[in-house]
Amino acid sequence: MDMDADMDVPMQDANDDQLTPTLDSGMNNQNTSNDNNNNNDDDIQNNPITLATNSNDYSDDFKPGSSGIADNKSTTPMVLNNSNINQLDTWIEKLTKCEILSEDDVERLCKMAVDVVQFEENVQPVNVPVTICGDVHGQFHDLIELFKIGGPCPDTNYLFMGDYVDRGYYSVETVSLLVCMKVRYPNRITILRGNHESRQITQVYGFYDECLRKYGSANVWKMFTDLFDYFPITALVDNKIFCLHGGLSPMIETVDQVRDLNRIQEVPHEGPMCDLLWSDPDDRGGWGISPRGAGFTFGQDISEQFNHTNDLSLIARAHQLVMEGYAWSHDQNVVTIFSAPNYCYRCGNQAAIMEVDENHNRQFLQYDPSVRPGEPIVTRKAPDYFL
Ligand SMILES: [Mn+2]
Repeated sequence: MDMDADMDVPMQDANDDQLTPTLDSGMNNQNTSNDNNNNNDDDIQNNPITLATNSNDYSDDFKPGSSGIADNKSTTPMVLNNSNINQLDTWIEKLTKCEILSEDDVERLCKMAVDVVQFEENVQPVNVPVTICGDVHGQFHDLIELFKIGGPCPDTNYLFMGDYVDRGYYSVETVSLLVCMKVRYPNRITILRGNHESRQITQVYGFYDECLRKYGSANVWKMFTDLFDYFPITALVDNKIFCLHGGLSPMIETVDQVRDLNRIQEVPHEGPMCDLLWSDPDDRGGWGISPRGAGFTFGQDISEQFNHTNDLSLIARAHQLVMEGYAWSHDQNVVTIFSAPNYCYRCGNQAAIMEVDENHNRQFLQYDPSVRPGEPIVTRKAPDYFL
């Protein structure tokens, strides 16, 4: 598939998290011409790159593993001691103030994080209660707002479905904080991989440039992108809610088939792992060609069959802008959750998170953009009950 085309077309705006207001509008647009960039404002980078299709295509500097953070992986999960806990708490306090860690501290953090997430499963089991969140995209102040609305971690258990970086101006602070929380509270927060947790996408949509700007070299970008290779790709909440960034794959009929994938790699440009991070639900039945240039569209028939086969109640996913912050599709077989309010600081959308309680009751909490520093703090909690 030609992901290069995806980078150029307005759909990818659209695509790459769909700036169009509803889940399905615009999804029938198969236009992939390169001269149709009318939706691109200059705050959204849109430099086309040539996407590598295998690791031999990387220059030495950008090769997976070049940061060295995974050179001395442990054979057993990391066990926290008082010294790590104090270090992590200090880092979390610093990051919560939107201050970056030093490069040496990022290296220490990423090494610890590898020894946590490498032991998680492709289909990471998650217990209820849990609060499920969608794309954050470097909107750090809105992530802080999310924790005000949903409750602080670890008091509230969280499951984030990817896309922590790119687009917003604080990808470094956002991903650093979430990774710190993951290492500090490994059983309280789950962080899945999104299609933006990728070397190739972050070179186009902002994280790479932000790392260069804030650290003066690509080292921190290499460390984080090497870490992303270890992130779990899906989660299963109480065996009933299948959570992932994008959607289904024509090569995957069962959750067990996801368990059999080798996920420890750059996001491939095609195949089942790619699809799980890139696909979108669609009004049309069956499988369709995705206008994003990667993954597929899948219809209600596909979602119903997958949920039936795997005894699931719901597929929860992110990846597409939805104006209310959440949107049902496929007769409530699929829910989309998007947690970046006023996406790209201009889309005017609300954000949402979905609380799932011990009895599997679902409650959506919607929120608006956080106020900027210096402005009065006003939070809004607008619960919407679905029992
Ligand atoms: Mn995405």
